[in-house]
Amino acid sequence: MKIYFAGSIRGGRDDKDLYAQIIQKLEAYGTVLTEHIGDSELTTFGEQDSTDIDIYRRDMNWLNESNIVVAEVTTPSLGVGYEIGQMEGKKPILCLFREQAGRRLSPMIGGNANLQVQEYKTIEDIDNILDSFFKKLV
Ligand code: 6IA
Repeated sequence: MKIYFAGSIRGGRDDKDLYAQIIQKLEAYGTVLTEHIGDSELTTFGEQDSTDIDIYRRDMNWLNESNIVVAEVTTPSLGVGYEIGQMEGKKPILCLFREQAGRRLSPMIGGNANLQVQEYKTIEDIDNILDSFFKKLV
């Protein structure tokens, strides 16, 4: 099982530690192609040694190669939204949104029946969400 994990980079790195925790949980289900998304050293400037063209090509290859996409969508990110849109209807997509005062998910994600959107409050809630998502795949 190849998993593409999507999370905000230039959209903002406030949730980077949470991404790392989700990635760790996902590793119990398969290979996470995008482990770097949870890298605490990765800032909004992103990876310094790769050009944007290289990153785009590599990420699109990984997306196409993946079996499923899991996206943490609490911090709005153009890149994450684009990745979801590109894979819509092609593979199962789980979107994780953390309930927070003052923040509402875009209707383009929250209102989209092709996506599996799950709201959560704490990292502990993720265990059950992942469990039922992966169970439904088989
Ligand atoms: O718009 P964002 O940067 O927030 O988009 C984040 C999403 O796009 C992630 O899910 C990644 O898969 C992908 N992505 C965006 N930027 C990068 C990146 N470095 N490295 C890997 N994946 C990325 C940033 C660019 C750097 C050369 C300065």
